[in-house]
Amino acid sequence: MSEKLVLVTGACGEIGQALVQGLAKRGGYRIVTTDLFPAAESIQPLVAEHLQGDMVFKVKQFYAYDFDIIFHLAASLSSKAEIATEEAHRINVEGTMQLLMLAAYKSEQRGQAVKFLFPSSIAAYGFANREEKGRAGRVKEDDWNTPHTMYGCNKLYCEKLGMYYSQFCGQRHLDPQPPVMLDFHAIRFPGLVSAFTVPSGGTSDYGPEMLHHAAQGLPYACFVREDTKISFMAMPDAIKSIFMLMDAPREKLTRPVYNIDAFSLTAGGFRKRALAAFPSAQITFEPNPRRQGIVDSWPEDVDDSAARKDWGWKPDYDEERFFEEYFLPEIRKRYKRVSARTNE
Ligand code: AKB
Repeated sequence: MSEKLVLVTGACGEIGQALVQGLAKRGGYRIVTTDLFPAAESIQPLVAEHLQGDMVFKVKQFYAYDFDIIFHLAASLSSKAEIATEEAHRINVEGTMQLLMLAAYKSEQRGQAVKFLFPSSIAAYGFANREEKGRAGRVKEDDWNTPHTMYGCNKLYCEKLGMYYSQFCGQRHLDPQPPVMLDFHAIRFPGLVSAFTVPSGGTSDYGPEMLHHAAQGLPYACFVREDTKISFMAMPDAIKSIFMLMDAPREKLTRPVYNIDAFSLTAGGFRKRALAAFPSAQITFEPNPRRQGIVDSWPEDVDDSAARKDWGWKPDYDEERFFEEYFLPEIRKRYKRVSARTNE
């Protein structure tokens, strides 16, 4: 069987590296990547081609390729996007729009839908205050779509753009012979935690930052209150969800955008787990009002029943398994290797 040609944008980011490794492990893909940075060491041997540079200016080059699947991961995350809003809009919205246009054009030209998988976020939701957040419980996809951040606004709008290009573009779905349109689907990810990479620019970063600091014996001042709660997920589950959605038959998918959930944990809960594993960890709480405000606008928990029903979603890692079977064993190996290397 011939290989599928895939494009991964933002390939050097956390999801990007894990996704490229996952694709290579599955086999059957010719992987083209793009990022502002040169290909990371972890993915370099796995990719057929890496195009370095600003994605927004690179899209023209992509017209020379017949991609079967596009994973559009490049983004300016929530904390960074609040500092440089216009730049975030350019990257998050303009970049997505350009790629959707490419996928729409190629789908029609080839007469075969290009699959377009887009990581959206719990940032697409927005609560007025903590009380409202507390009362909301498990949030469904179509509720509370009132984001407070530039990043959240960008994600929500790009979901709508994806729906537009895959269903209504030019109103040509009403033609007697409508063109083949791209196959767009998005997953609203919670905060992700990897044992191999550390995030940057996001606001859910306090969870992984705290754990990685504790594992290295470094002090950590957490930028949100101890009682702050949002949902989190192990990176392997995030990659599994992308593959499950990608493999699901299109006719089974009743929605363009899906929530997925694994476990909800407070910042204090992360500290408790970190101290149990690394008893000398020094973790304090020094809330930053702006970053706190962002997380207070995000749901504690999301309702992922549609993903469970339509494509059989179920995470492998709840809180206990996340720490005991994934994060702690991997992180101990990782930092043992790093300290062995630095002591050489
Ligand atoms: C962020 O914190 O900006 C991201 C997200 C929750 O989408 N990790």
